[in-house]
Amino acid sequence: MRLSIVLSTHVARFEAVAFKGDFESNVNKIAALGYDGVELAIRDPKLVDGAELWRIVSGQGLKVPAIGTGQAWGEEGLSFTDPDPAIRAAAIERTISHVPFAAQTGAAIVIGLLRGIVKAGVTHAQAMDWLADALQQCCAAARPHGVRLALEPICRYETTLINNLTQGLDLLEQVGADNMGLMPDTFHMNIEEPIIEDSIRACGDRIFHFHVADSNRWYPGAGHLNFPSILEALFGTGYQGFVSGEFMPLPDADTSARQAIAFLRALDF
Ligand code: LER
Ligand code: MN
Repeated sequence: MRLSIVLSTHVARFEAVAFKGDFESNVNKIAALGYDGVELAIRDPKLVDGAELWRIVSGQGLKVPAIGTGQAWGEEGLSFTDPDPAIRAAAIERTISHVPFAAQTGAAIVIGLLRGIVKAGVTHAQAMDWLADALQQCCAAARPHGVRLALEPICRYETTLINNLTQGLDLLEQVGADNMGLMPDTFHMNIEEPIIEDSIRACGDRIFHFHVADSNRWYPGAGHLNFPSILEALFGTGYQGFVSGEFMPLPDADTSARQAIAFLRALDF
């Protein structure tokens, strides 16, 4: 099993990221812990030097399996479903601007909260149409560069747009792009899926990336999720991607990252 962990290139408000702050020392630490990759949370590619990031990451022998985009929502309010067309266009443009670095590193572009929420005065149906249209545009721009997009079903407490994997699969049908898939997150699935393993199996080859946190959003092993069973279902689909830790930095970032890798490696997938 190839393991990665989420690393933000900038200090961010989102809490479930173990490492924020000085990039190079964090990358070195993650490599020393034995991870195979870093999933980079990048608010805006214009704010980072992609070549320099890649030099640091690849210099440690790490891969970048995915790029997280949610800070453009969390810090700037961009989304595919905002009633303001200029904000929707900016969210699409921002997503497409991740394509060069994604192409260079082989990363999937993750669409989490950049999809937005249903805002006042907007119907759910209208928001879903805007979302599908935005994803079509982003997939079309990414496809010639061999870049894939992964939409993350997110629990009801954060959005009402795509909470579970079934809704995610329906949206993929609507978008109709072969470079669009899903990124399940065990924390969200624990809230939304009737039987996590069955929902994963139903995705077949549409899982492009995978987030792990335990039921309490601490590191895997700190809560009550059945990771042997969940990962057996994941790899049973033929999944060959990374299992990526996105959990609270508790009791502190180093301990959480160390406990996560010790627990997951012991499962021997
Ligand atoms: C991001 O990957 C995530 O899981 C969401 O909870 C972000 O708000
Ligand atoms: Mn997640």
